[in-house]
Amino acid sequence: MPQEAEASAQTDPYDWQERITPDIQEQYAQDGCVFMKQLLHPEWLAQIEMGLARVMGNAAQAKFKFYAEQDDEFLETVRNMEVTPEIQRLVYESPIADMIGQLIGSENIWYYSDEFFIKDGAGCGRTPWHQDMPYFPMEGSQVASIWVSLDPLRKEECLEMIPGTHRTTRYDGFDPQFVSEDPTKPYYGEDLPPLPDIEAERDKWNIVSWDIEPGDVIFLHPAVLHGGGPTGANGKRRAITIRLYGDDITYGARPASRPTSPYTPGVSQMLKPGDPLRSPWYPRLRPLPEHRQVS
Ligand SMILES: O=C(O)CCC(=O)C(=O)O
Repeated sequence: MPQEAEASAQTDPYDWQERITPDIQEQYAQDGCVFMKQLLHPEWLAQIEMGLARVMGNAAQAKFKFYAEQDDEFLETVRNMEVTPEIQRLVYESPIADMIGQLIGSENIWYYSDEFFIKDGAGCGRTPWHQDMPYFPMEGSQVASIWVSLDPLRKEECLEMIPGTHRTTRYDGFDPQFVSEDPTKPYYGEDLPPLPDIEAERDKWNIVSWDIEPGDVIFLHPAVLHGGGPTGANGKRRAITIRLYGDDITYGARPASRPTSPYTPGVSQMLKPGDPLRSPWYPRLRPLPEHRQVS
């Protein structure tokens, strides 16, 4: 996959308007993933650090333990924007919503979710391979996650992706309660095929990932097959994903047997398939609502 051309010495590296070019937009449409060096200013990384500190101080949404009580345990916690002012400021005030708007070609941008993956210690396990879309009650193409690591990572520890898989098969999700026994055990077990065991057959798949420095970002389409590397000897991999969407995203029903991720009670009662995805769960970020504007 082509990498972004090196920014010239004169270019402001954080000038996302210049750097999210039509080529990058096309790469995103084709591959569903784009790596960009040094796009997020250190001040926004500090904002994420502040949010994470509050999350770890327990003023946070529930934390899910992957591989609970085992050596490879790590934490995941979702939708902390609702309880963490620092994450709220990041989502509304940083250029992330504008970057994603330019990437997906939508002037209107809504928040879907934010999620921390906190691997704080050597030997934390893999985030299993999956697509996000089967868990999300949505359909459409104007959607992207920005994935940011607060720690430098080798490519083996980074987010891993299989480009183009947002345009091919849609698989069932994995079942978080059973990942240590079987990372392909279906979440719904209804209409979608189960995930293939990608980790067991890595050489059969076109897996991409990169060495990462804080400030580098990955834009990811939630329907791309992806998984998260384990921690190595340095033992720190604190990453956040922020998922936003644009105009063409509609409500897509998911089986009622299991909650969507995150759980958004009421959405399936208020919307029918094909309706624009509008709900108090998904606040509008752009244009910036009046109540968030500084006068
Ligand atoms: O960082 C990770 O380990 C997993 C990230 C992920 O699954 C996501 O961003 O959707």
